[in-house]
Amino acid sequence: MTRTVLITGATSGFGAAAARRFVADGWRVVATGRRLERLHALADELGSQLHVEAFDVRDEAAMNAAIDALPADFANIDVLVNNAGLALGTAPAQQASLDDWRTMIDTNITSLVILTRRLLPTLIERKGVIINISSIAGSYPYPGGNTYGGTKAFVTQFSLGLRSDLHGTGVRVTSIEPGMAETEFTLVRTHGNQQASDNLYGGANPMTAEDIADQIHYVATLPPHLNINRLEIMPVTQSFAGFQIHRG
Ligand code: NDP
Ligand code: 8X3
Repeated sequence: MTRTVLITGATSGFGAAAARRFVADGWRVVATGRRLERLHALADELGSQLHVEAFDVRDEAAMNAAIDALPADFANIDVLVNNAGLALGTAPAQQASLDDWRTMIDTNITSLVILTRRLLPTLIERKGVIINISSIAGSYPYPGGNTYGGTKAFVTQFSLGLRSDLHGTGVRVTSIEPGMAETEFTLVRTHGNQQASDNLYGGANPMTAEDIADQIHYVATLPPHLNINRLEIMPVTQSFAGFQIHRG
C-alpha cells in the first residue's frame, strides 16, 4: 500500500531532501513551504508522487485550507514531518530582537502544535508517525541560542508528551535532534550573510540535508512495534565543550 507523508518546510534543506528520499522509496509526498517557485521546481523534478501546498505555517487559516484541499490521493496522511522552522539571530538575550523571538516562537512552536492537533485524528486512524525536527540546541545551551534553543526544547518535550497521550493508539512520535548540518539555516539565521554561513561550515565537514533525510526516512519506516523517542545526531567534527567562567 502506498503511504503518504506530509513534510513542512520542503522548499530547502532537510525538508526538500526528505521529499526526494520518500518519493524515491515510492511514497506519496505532500510538500509545503512559502516559496511557491521552489515547490513548483520540486514538483517538476519529482512528478506525480508529489503534491505541493504553499502556505506560511503561521497562517492557521491558510494551513487548514491547504489540508482541507488535499486531493483524495494525498489526504490520508500516514506520517507528519514537522520540519519547518528557523533560528533568527545569535545576539545575547539583552540585545536580541523581540520580532525575531516572536517569529521563532510562532513558527517553531505555535504552528507545529496547531498542525499536529489538526492531523491527529487522521494519524490516530492510520496508526501513523509524527516526526518532529528539534535540535541539539534544545538540550545544550550556548551563547546566543536563547529563544531558538527554548523553542527546540519545547519541540522535544512536546514530542515526549505526545507519546504519553497517544499511548495505546499505535501512533509513534520521534524527536529528531540534529547538530550542525549545512543547509540554508545559517543564511536565514544571519538574515542573509552568505560569508557567515560559509565560515561556519567551511572545513567542518558538517552533516548534509541528505544525512538527516535518511534519518527521517529510517524513523518513518521502522517496524510498527518500535518507537525511537529521541534521535540526537551530530557530525563527528562536532562535540561538547566546558562551561564558561566569568571572573570579576
Ligand atoms: P532551511 O532554512 O534550509 O529550511 C527551512 C525550511 O522551513 C524551508 O523550507 C522554509 O520554507 C521553511 N519555513 C521557515 N519558516 C516558514 C514559515 N513561516 N512557513 C512555512 N515554512 C517555513 O533549514 P533546515 O533544513 O536546516 O531546517 C529545517 C529544520 O531543522 C528547522 O526546524 C531547523 O530549526 C532544524 N534544524 C536545523 C539544523 C541545521 O544545522 N541545519 C540543526 C538542527 C535542527 P520557506 O522559506 O519557503 O517558507
Ligand atoms: C541548529 C543546530 O547548534 O546551530 O539547530 O543550534 S545549532
